[in-house]
Amino acid sequence: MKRGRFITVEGIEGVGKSTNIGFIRRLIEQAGFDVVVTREPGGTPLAEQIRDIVLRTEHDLPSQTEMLLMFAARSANVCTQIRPALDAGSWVLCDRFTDATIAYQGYGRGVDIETIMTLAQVVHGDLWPDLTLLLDTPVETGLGRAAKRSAPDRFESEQLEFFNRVRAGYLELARSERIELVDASVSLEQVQQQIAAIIEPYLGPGQ
Ligand code: Z5A
Repeated sequence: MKRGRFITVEGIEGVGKSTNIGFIRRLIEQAGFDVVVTREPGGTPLAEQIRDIVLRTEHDLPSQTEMLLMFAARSANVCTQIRPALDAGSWVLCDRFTDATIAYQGYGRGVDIETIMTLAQVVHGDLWPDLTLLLDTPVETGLGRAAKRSAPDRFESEQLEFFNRVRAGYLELARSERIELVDASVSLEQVQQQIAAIIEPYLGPGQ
């Protein structure tokens, strides 16, 4: 059984990840592949409970504890959903993964990146995405889009400076060949044209 492909979508708040996950899913399915769609933190019942704590707790949450909770949720998702699906030949499309921990807890909160990479090794070893789509907009654009929604969670209540550090971290990560940068500041149609062009080579026969 050939292992499926692991695709992740990243970017700051409100950049259009959820909107485009459905589009990417359709592209993969139209090419004839099964795909499991998941998100982090979350994706399994246990990890969704951890998500609720991370996004909603009213208690003080030290940055290192926040980072450990992200990896606790990721461990549950990798063990019970992501690895089994990939091993069974399905593709996995995940809204955020360890790049988010590097960008948010590392660059945003100042947690040591080496510590994050050590935990990544413990939690998912050599399992990294085959392709990461990094949707990028100026922070003001993303926050403006997200502001039209419901009450803010712990992250959405952060200041502009925090999101600027997160975005800078993501752009630093985008130097890796695995990560493809998408200009998400343009119309949805133009964003999806870019995404389709990036993903097309992965969908051909023999992939
Ligand atoms: N987090 C972390 O700190 N560390 C980690 O390791 C992980 C996560 C895994 C929850 O993530 C939080 O967890 C997240 C980081 C942290 N917090 N923040 N910030 P999440 O992914 O669930 O939450 P999110 O980033 O807040 O997702 P979001 O706000 O739903 O954003 P989105 O999915 O990127 O955006 P969207 O909902 O698709 O679009 C927002 C609006 O813009 C919507 O009305 C769309 O119709 C509109 N839109 C989308 N594209 C366009 C274009 N091109 N033009 C105009 N309007 C558009």
